[in-house]
Amino acid sequence: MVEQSRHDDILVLTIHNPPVNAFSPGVPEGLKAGLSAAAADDRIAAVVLIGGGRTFVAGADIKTFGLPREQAPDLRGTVQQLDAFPKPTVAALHGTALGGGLELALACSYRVAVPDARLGLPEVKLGVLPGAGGTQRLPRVVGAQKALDMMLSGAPIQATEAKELGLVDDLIEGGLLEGALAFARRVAAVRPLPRISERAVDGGSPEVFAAAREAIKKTHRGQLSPSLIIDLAEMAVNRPFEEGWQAEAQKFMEARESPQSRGLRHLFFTERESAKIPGLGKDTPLLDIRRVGVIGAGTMGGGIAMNFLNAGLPVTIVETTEEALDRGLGVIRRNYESSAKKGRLSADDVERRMALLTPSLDMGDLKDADLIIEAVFEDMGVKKDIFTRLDALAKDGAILATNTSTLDVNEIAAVTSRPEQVIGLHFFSPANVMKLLEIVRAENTSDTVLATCMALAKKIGKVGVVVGVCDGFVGNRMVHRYGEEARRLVDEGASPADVDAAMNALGLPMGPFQMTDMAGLDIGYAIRVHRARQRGEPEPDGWLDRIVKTGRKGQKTGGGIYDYDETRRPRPNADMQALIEAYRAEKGITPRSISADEITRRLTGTLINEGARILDEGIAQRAGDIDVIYIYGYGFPAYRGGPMHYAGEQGLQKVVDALKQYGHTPAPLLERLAREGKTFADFDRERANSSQK
Ligand code: 3H9
Repeated sequence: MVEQSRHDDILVLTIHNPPVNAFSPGVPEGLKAGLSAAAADDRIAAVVLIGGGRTFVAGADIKTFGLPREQAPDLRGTVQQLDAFPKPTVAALHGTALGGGLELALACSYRVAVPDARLGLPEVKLGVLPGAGGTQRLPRVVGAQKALDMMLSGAPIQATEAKELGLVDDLIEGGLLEGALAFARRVAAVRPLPRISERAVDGGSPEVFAAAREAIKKTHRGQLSPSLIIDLAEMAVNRPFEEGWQAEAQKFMEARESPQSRGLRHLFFTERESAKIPGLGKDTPLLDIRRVGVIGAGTMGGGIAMNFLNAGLPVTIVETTEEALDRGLGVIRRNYESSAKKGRLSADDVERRMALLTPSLDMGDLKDADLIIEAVFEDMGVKKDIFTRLDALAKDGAILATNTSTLDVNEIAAVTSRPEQVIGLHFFSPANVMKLLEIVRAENTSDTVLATCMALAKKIGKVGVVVGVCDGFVGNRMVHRYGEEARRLVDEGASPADVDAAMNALGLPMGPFQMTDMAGLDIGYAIRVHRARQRGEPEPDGWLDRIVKTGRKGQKTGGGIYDYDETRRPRPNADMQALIEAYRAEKGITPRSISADEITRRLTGTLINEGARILDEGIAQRAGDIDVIYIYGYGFPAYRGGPMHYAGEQGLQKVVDALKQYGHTPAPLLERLAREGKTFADFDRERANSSQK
């Protein structure tokens, strides 16, 4: 795993652990052996550490985080050996030097890098903290403020910036190894050796740490590792290196063992897993998408178009009236201009993106598009009409996609002569911001169309997850049950604010009623009316339906379940509370007090239960996919790993018990797994194994 090669008086240690040279078992042993050999050999004047393949070390091997401490690869021991090494050591960086990778480099005497290398300490994103000296060494190089920024955001910086900060000693423009060897020869005789552990920290006033503690209340609400990172960075300022180094080891283990870190690590792997589709080979041919058509310039259509414009793809957007088209274009321009005002785009970027957009009132203008996405309102008749026309005009091989959030994609595909080209692309509002894309595979969707859409999702910066056809697919089907249960809780005596507060405490930025008010009360109402009619049931008349009938439709009308001021903060409305009380009285319900714990268990329980049904029916391929959908589409806290992972943390039997206690029938799959003492992760493994057989 670690190759030793002599270049005159320099020993080069090359780490080979593809794909990202993570610090896995074997790497520390190889490095330590190489260092010992170099220390003992008088002919060796200096050592260069370099990554084989596309990158330096991208960090500790996250897969080993479940191992007992003694069995984990000894990153800290390697770092100590480097720090105490008697000859100059040079880390040569390309690709990414992240987490433990950067910590190795920080323990070397010098760092050189190619200009596009990226350096960072992203541990916070995994619910841990830099645990091999990063919290103590980085502040000693870049100062307290910058180190806090890097460790709390987890965002890497470019080598060019690292050079300005003194984190990199030299930028190598040509071949990295040759440049590093030349650098090593230049510094081979330098004594005493520069050791970061011996430096003091710049700019670590108490105010810097107080401000950081204040800021994480908003940016990392409810999370453990950011506050540990701040404590440790403060120790780097105030305490001897050795004391901070020891404290870091202990706090790293505390964070690593936390449910939050388990949740975030689960998300890391499951998000990457969701990009893999069983049965779809890596060699599936992809279609070349060069021109995109979007039908509908409303909120959804406009947001969808922006994704492609941002990725440099020309888009033709079609509307039925000049007025709707102008309005849509105006919104897109305003969105870009507002990003420019915030400094996220330049004025040129705005114009470049707008120049890629062609407005049209004629669907015929989509004849050259490689991908056409229909984003008109949810009406099967209208959608079928559009797809009949698209079938007649779209070029051969074009992908025809619908952005429906509930309708049957098979039925839509059936009106065309090319159902293999039809797929659902369900974007989430605001479509230019939300990271999730549900990719709905219909009965006849071809592998090529599916694989092309997965690749396209990545290109436009979305997390694409493949789902099957059913009412609401994965996300909306689950949120529908969740909404029903939330309304039942209010029927029984909770206030909407109680329900939202319980979910906010779980870490969701919006509870179910805050979300309803934002989406628009009339939307949910229309769906309930539609469903009731389909089933021949009476018109819906719950307390929420009655609020809609008062004309209060949510944030867009200035109020719904709550009132809103200009800061958009929800405030309970006395009339709505009275309406709810009158509703209960009319139905003969005696309200009871409901605890936050009951609210949380019932709401997460209904999500998990519906998720289990979805999984059993094969609508989702993996429980992990459901977690990805719920985190990126519905704001479930990433540090809880998504609802299905959260179920495992609670214990599935507890979820089953809560469902039964509150009058629900647990899904058969959930009951089976609970009975067998398993989790949904076990189910994913079982399904993966059986599909490989
Ligand atoms: C740490 O270092 C702790 C220390 O401070 C203290 C210890 C005591 N481990 O993302 P990709 C896999 S914490 C194991 O698709 P890209 C990944 O699962 C760590 N596996 O590629 C995938 O596998 P598969 C701090 C890892 O080019 C494959 O590599 N470091 C690791 O889009 C390709 O990954 C981080 O948090 C890992 N560390 O992006 C860095 N990293 O092919 C985490 C990747 O089976 N990694 N894999 O699906 C990343 O941010 C990105 O992977 C990276 C490459 C930017 C490196």
